[in-house]
Amino acid sequence: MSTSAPPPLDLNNIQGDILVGIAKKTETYYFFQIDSSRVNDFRKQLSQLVPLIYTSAKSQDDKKKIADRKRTDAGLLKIGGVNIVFSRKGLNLLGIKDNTGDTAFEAGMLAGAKDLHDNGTTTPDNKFDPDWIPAFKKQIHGLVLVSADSHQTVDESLRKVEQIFKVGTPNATIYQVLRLVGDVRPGNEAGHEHFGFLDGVSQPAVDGVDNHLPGQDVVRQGIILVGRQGDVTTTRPAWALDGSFLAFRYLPQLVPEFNAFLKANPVPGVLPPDFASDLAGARLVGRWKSGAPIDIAFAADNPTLGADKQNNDLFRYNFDFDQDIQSQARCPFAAHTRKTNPRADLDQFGGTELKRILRRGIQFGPELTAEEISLGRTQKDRGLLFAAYQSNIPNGFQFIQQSWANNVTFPPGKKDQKTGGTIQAGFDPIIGQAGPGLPRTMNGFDPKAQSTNLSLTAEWVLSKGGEYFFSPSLPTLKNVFALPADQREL
Ligand code: N7H
Repeated sequence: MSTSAPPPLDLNNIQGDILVGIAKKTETYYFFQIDSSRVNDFRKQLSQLVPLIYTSAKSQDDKKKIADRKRTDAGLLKIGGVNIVFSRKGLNLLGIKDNTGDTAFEAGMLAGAKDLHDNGTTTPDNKFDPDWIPAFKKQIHGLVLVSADSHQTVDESLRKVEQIFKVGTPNATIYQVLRLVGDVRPGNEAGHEHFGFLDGVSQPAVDGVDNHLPGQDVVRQGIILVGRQGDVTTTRPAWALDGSFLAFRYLPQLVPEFNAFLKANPVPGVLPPDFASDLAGARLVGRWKSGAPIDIAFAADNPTLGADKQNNDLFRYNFDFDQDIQSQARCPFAAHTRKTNPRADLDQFGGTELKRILRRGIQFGPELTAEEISLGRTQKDRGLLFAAYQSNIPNGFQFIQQSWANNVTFPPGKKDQKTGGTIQAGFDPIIGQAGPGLPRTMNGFDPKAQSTNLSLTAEWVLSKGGEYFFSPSLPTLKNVFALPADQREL
């Protein structure tokens, strides 16, 4: 990438799922392979797809329109947004061989599954075979993301995409490897993930793009966009400017089993039992189902606080930093939101900016059935289609998963209130992974007996596959990816 300053940021050049995010009720993830004998046709067709790409400028504009409509009760705005991203294997097939400078993307997620501590087996020839659904072990060259207000709008957009690539005809240039459909949950559960907790509460604002709320972290553009200020990698191909890396994970959740665990493990000494189980869930996650952060609402839920979009301004996990020894009375060090964004826990270790990601995922699968509730056992697939953007996967998703959630000694420097000994926080109980067959515990679950470890008797979020992708800017799609090598402009 050139050493001169990049041109000013233009949101028309950036895919809409990255900055701002597409206001969606439903999203289809269409994983595809490119027919290797029709790469030239695919390239030409790619230029026809460019006008369909939903940009960050459009998503910003639509979000304003949606806010206006909510004020005037004018009903749902029709939104249909297409984005396209490529894996390393996909870029290779297009003849784009330059190293992006991102080691995780270059290797692909399958190669890193063991280090992510995904479940699986080691074969006699010492290869790790993760317990993923078969589609993610196949070659995936790219992914079309179609977000919309309704399934009908998704279908309309997907039909256009399939027409462009001649899908279903003898001249098809792409083949579907897997199609995943995500839906916002119905009714009052909208905005809540399948365990029941409000999601999308804490997201960094991007400098110069988002109007940030009080207490919302502001990150430099290069934390999310390649080649912008804050991108720590200096060796990038010119075409990577204003792109972003997408970490996609297919994460089924075992909801009845999670609920049964909370029922069997209420916070000791707290009554009534249902409340003690709700408190247990809040201490595992770091927020109540309402979204209220337990670092403030540590004794009881506070739905008004949960609904307050500015609640990030009210806590940094440092209420007792003036004490020599910090307590877990308010929030366990291992709670999911604290592990994945430790706020003041890292003030003395360089802060968190480089580790921030933009989460754009969506729920998949049906609501619990009466039978699942009565059996306490999952019978239908449901969970999170996790999707997160960053300029650097080893610093973003990969770091959060491997070095924080899976790392029992993180956050560092914590001391036991009574003994003064070093505390091992344990695993993030929601997404922390010990590795195949290994047990997990967390510290600080019981506010009155903080040094007691809680045995996390099962995993309730399963890693069933995924891939790393690169989401190029629109100029790069048009002038590089869609052209044969001798005509490329960058
Ligand atoms: Fe998490 N959950 O329901 O427990 N997440 N997450 N996540 N997550 C968050 O703050 C959840 C996953 C982050 O800034 C909330 O928006 C579930 C992965 C980060 O304070 C809830 C799954 C990774 C934050 C959940 C899952 C992360 C965050 C609170 C999987 C990265 C922001 C709502 C099925 C490796 C923390 C909110 C902050 C928040 C849940 C996955 C990261 C409720 C169920 C894989 C950075």
